Amino acid sequence: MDAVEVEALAAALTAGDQRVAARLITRIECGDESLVPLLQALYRRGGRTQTIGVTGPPGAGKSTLVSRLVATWRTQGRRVAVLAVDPSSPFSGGAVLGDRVRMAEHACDDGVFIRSMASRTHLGGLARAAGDALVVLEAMPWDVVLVETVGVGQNETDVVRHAPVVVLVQTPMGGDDVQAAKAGITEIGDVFVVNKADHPQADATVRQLLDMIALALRLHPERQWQPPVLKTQALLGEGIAELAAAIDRCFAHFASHPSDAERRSGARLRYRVGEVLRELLERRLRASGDPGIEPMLPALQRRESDPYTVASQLLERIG
Ligand SMILES: Nc1nc2c(ncn2[C@@H]2O[C@H](COP(=O)(O)OP(=O)(O)O)[C@@H](O)[C@H]2O)c(=O)[nH]1
Ligand SMILES: [Mg+2]
Repeated sequence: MDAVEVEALAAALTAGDQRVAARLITRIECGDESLVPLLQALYRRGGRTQTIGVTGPPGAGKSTLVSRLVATWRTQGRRVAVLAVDPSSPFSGGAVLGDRVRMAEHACDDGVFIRSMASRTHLGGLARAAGDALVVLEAMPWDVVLVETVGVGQNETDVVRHAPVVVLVQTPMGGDDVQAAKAGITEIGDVFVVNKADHPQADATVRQLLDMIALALRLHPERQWQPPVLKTQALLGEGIAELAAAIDRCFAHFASHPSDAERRSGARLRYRVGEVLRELLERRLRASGDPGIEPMLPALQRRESDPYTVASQLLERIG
């Protein structure tokens, strides 16, 4: 992509051209490497949107909640882009289709952009592709860019690592389930939501989450933001205004605590560069016709080789 084309596309995005954005995200999904000069330019121009990650187990009510949040922000005059990333569903699959239905009320609203991404590519690739799509959206005149993703395993939570503020959606559950879900959730959540709060175990789940957050704050005294735990009923629209306000408070906190914000953005960017670096190495290997890790797997499996040797050999062959 030459400089003239980069400039034309960047200008279209700056002006809010949604069709250009949609086409670029499709090219990102397809792994179009020629976009790199554009992404470079867009990253440098972006950063004025509030980017929010929403994650949690499948069926927790994330999409319903997101649709309600979008409606709330629209009444405040904010323009919103939503990227729904669901690694577990094929592109035409149920979850993504369901998201379309839930988001349908915003389909004719020019101030809302909704786009799904699913597993056309492997999981690590999807997290990186979502990061690229966010670079595109963040270069546009949106007030809020929201990325919804299923959060269960490590790779899925990678997607929300791109967002400065993360809403973690849970449903009421038994004590053992909260313990099981605990691993890592206090590391990524800034605002906790117990959705389907009409369930009798909702209050107990809120208390357990508050205990876990208190423990995490004792272990990490450098963290100055105290994550709130809110109850919602997304289907009825209950608790949504409070959730929107809590998200605003979180952004306000980081705006007024630059050292806290910098520590976090540093962690995000270290992760992001690592992600791009890995992709770059894999592309170089492919481009040079190198068969990559595959032929070395049997020796690794027999322990006649080791991951350290394999990695340094690959690096040497890239040159
Ligand atoms: N009872 C109840 N059901 C809800 C609530 N919010 C969402 N749901 C339902 O839960 C199901 C999953 O919702 P969805 O938004 O697709 O969840 P996601 O997979 O986390 O995006 C749908 O059938 C929703 O209608 C709620 O507050 N209470
Ligand atoms: Mg969903």
